[in-house]
Amino acid sequence: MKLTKLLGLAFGLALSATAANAQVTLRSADIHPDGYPTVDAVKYMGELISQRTNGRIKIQVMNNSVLGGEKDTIEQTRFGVIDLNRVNAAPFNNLVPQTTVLGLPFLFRSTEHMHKVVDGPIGDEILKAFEPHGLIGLAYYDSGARSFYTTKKPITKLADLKGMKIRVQQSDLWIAMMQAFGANPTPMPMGEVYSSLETGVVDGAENNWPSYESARHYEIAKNYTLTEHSLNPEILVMSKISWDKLTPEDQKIFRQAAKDSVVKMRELWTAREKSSEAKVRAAGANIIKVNKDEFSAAMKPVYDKFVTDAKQKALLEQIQAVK
Ligand code: BDP
Repeated sequence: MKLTKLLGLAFGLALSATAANAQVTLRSADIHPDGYPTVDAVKYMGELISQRTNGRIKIQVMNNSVLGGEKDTIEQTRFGVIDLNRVNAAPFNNLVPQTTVLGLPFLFRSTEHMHKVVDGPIGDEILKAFEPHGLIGLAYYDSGARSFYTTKKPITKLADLKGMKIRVQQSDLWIAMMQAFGANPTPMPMGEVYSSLETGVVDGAENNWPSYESARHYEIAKNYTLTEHSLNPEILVMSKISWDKLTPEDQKIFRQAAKDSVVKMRELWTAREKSSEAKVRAAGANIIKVNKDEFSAAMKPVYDKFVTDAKQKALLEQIQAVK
């Protein structure tokens, strides 16, 4: 009797030890604060993964830039130091040139158009292009439309941008775009933008309603000009090193959970765009409508520079042809 009990106890201990060992927690990076839709979407994906693996795999979202700026976390993800990473498409442009097309100015006619492109074969092809760079492309998340905001002089027409120092994301596409707008591009990580606006290192920046609001840039850069020049989406990637440690079954669970999180993200995003806009307006920001045509007409040099070979031209035409 005693022996059986002892054996049972030992067996139980061994089991729980195995279960404990089999549990893994993967870390996912994000620069945004708590409650931002990208952060909550990855948390939601983590819950799905935890449920579907019976608690074997968990995801810990380490947001607020605690793991660094986007450029740095991309490198850490490639080397397997970070397992997952939710980043805007822009900081991937130089590493994975296929992502560049997504940020082209005035490319998407609407959010629906963008959704159709990223949800279809073109979107899949771009996600596949991450793999040779040590990353697995898992999903696209919405990022709304990006518009300019400035601290002093409001932008009411294209000519106002002339010579203005505008912060951009660290991407050659975005540098070229600002030059084509007539501005002076200053690339830097998002985390440095607030103080750069405050100290006058830059005269302005550009982003969607939720980032303009959540990063509190609206407090210092009160003029928000609705150019809506790009619908560049967010991309969720996984380190190939971490991916290769998953069984094929778990990889399927990850892919499906990522897909499911896109649906959730789109709901969260639509709500957040509205609440951020309301908050910014209530704080007294100067919201300026412009004639977008002259801004869009100035973008030809950007297309000439980034859509050069026959393959890229065909891809651009395919995207424009998506109804
Ligand atoms: C936000 C994106 C974030 C980028 C940021 C930026 O969600 O990933 O880091 O813009 O401008 O909209 O750097």
